[in-house]
Amino acid sequence: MSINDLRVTPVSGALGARLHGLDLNDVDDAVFERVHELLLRHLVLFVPGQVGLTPQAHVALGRRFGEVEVHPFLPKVDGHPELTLIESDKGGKADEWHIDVTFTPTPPMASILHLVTCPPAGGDTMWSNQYLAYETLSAPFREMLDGLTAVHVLRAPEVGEFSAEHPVVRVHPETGRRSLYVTRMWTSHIPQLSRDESDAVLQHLFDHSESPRFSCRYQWQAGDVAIWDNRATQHLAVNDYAEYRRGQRVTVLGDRPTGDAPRWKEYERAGDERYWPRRVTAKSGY
Ligand SMILES: O=C(O)CCC(=O)C(=O)O
Repeated sequence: MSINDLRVTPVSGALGARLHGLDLNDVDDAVFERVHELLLRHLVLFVPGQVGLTPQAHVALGRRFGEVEVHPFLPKVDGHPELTLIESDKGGKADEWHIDVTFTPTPPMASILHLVTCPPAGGDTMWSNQYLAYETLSAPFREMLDGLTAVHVLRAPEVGEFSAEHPVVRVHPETGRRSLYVTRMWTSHIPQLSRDESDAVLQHLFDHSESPRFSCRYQWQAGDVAIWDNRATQHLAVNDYAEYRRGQRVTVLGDRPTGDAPRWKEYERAGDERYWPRRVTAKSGY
């Protein structure tokens, strides 16, 4: 294919664009450069009609962005450890808003999901633009959040406990824009605040960041691919179906999230005084 074949149509006013005329089995430098640029602009890209995408080409696309993750514990496609398997009948229904794998020190920068089998109706996925979530907060509230950190936790009996601390507001390493970086699925607490303050602030941030006005919703056809920037979006798989659904995901490793220097170190609770709210329960690890 040639770069001239590529057409771009936005899918919502907040984020997301559909790319027409792409064959992901055949991506050269010029096409990749354009896809990368479009990803930074639209945050999630949808590429329809990739039924014949090979595992090798899927992984190779991920490698163009950077080093590809082998997920610490989720199931993999046979013979392809870089392809994480998301199957609805094996718990693969990520139906709570999340940013991928923020319970590790260097969460992924991008994910590339190939939907191989779709239910006859339902099983859409939603994304939310976290630049807009940050920018629509009031200036005084933004000022308080800049320089706070949050602890992200996964505790699941079968896989153990993971945790990492990140800025509440991160600065995107490529665009320099600020985005909200807390997420209902993994963020436990803000250690510089009291427990009640932390719970109240996080509850507000979760509700705000998941608002429909920052979102897009994608109705999949088997073979479609979504590529998202995990540094400035959250997403949720809508659990409104009973049939089998299968996705294969390549995840590109990211760097350590950065933001303003922590401003309230002296208020921080020691590790053993930290607490895990009730919402931090066993989860599937997306
Ligand atoms: O199944 C989906 O549509 C999304 C899966 C998901 O949340 C993920 O890959 O992180």
